[in-house]
Amino acid sequence: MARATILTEIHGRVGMIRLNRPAQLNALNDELMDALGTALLDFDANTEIGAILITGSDKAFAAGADIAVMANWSYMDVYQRGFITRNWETIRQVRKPVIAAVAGYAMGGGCELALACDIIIAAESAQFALPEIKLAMLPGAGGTQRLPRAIGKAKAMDMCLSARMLSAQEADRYGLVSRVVPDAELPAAALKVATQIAGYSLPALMAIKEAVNRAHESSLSEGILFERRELHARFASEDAHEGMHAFLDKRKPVFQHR
Ligand code: CO8
Repeated sequence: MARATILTEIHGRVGMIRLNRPAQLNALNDELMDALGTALLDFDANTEIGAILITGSDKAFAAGADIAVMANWSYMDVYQRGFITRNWETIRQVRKPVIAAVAGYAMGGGCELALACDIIIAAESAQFALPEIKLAMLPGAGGTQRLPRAIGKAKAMDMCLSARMLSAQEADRYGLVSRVVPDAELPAAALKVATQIAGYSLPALMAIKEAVNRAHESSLSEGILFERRELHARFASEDAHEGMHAFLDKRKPVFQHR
């Protein structure tokens, strides 16, 4: 029987997805991307889940699109059938927080997958690169767009044009990742962050995610207006009242909408 390209587990209120093509360093093929898209949508629809964690192996988060599969494709293959890129919009549809826990290589499409997540937690061994130029290709799953927004044009151009590889510490310094932890601590640290997030009020989390994403997709005034509307909408939420009253009562809040 063929090996599953992803594995899923549930830890409390966290849905975990592990990329599982170790012999290919988790290179992304259509089968894996289809399975990833399905798992993400399933966890997003599951009312018992509050946050989603995507991870790989100790050696690789993902080493990019599967070059062995792509090598003989024609333009019509990829254009008409949307090979390899067809599922990428699915990641954007997910409304719950998605955290990438990255150890080892996050290259090409693997780096782009991490960039499409809301938070990246890196092990010290993590290495980030967009080396498509070495193949005379280009980062085609958001790399040329999300990377400059994440770390600025200068560093993004350098990575895309020279295939420069960033260490976890550099990625931390440039703002590509939000936390760096020792390799042995990555699984527990990532799960701890995801569990903490999943314990908050889900509608508030979804509103924050939407508002922060607006910062990249609209003007400042549009974004501020959106944020203000979301703030006002919070006053229609039982959870927000519970959160504020619990603070005043010096007790833990009990959120209804998780
Ligand atoms: N595709 C297919 N197989 C791969 C890939 C890959 N991207 N990366 C590694 N492998 C395979 C190797 O071929 C090798 O297989 P085998 O054992 O059968 O020879 C196995 O994984 C182990 O790899 P290495 O022996 O090379 O391991 P090393 O530790 O020596 O090197 C590296 C690790 C540095 C990660 C090296 O494997 C490498 O450079 N890989 C290619 C990285 C790359 O170029 N990535 C970009 C790919 S193009 C891309 O992502 C385009 C994105 C466009 C959008 C599509 C979104 C999905």
